[in-house]
Amino acid sequence: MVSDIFDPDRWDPVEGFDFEDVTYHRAREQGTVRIAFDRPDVRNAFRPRTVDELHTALDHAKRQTDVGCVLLTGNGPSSTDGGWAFSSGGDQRIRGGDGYQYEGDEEGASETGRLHILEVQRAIRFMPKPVVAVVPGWAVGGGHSLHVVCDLTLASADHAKFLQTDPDVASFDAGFGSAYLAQQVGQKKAREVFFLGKTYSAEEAADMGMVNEAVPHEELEETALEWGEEMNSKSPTAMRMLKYAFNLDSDGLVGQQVFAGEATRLGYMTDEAAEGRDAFVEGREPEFDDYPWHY
Ligand code: S0N
Repeated sequence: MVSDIFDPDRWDPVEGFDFEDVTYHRAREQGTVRIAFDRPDVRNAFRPRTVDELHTALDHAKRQTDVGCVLLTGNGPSSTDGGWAFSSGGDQRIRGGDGYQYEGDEEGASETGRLHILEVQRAIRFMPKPVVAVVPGWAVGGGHSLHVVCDLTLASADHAKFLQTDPDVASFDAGFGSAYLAQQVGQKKAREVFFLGKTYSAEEAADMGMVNEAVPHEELEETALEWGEEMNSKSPTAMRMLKYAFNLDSDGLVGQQVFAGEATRLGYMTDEAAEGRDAFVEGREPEFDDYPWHY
């Protein structure tokens, strides 16, 4: 991987994966992982393979009980012109009539086109730990939507640029990419992002409320790791409950389901729940007298 903002001495590759389109690393001595688009010559546009690999890495990161923070970023710079990107969205060259296609007979090819970047959005949304978009350059189209879905966005003050081209290429993210963006920046601004297709700097995006902080390009990785370390030091349960609480009102009944599942998990951890289970297993009536009706 070519990059002057990625210090290989600080990371180990996560073993067991043979990815082509993404890289997956774990920070040394820290519970932070880094998943990066690795197609810098096309501004990290994603094709179905990219999306499948991203989803696999996110699912793995979700299951690591000693990982508290996921960084999602883009490798760079481009070998052709030195440009930087987080992601420029769906690879328009392989967009078919009904979605995006694997090329030729590659493993993973399907009869129909796919739009499964939306599954990645949901994986980020339901990830039981914070996901930080670390934006070193362009965040465009579906790439813009991904940063919107992430819990936090950290951007390069020098190279990050935010742009929505969806209506230019007759595509539209009518879910989180637009409606959730409006919750972040307000209705007028969100409509401006899509309807006028202006390009925003990291600083402008921070002023709008869709970027948390813009830092000098060379400080991007250091700051991302600091954020990761800070979040990793906190209570995993509190962080998970807070994330799902923030999600709840915009995720409707599914948001309630996810939050409720975590409430059930907390309930299972009590002696009271153990008594209910044990009574059933032992074939006796449960004895709940020792457990107060909290107020
Ligand atoms: C990113 C832009 C602004 C960068 O401009 P710049 O710096 O001038 O570089 P370029 O010379 O334009 O690009 C360098 C090389 O990279 C290729 N390239 C860039 N982006 C893409 C891309 N998205 N697909 C394929 N190739 C790309 C360029 O062609 C160039 O290659 P060479 O060197 O060979 O000429 C600028 O590049 C730009 O505007 N890119 C296109 C951005 C775009 O329109 N993206 C698609 C937007 N739509 C989506 O992402 C939909 C996502 C999606 O999956 C979805 C989600 C929810 C619901 C529905 C959908 C759905 O699929 O529709």
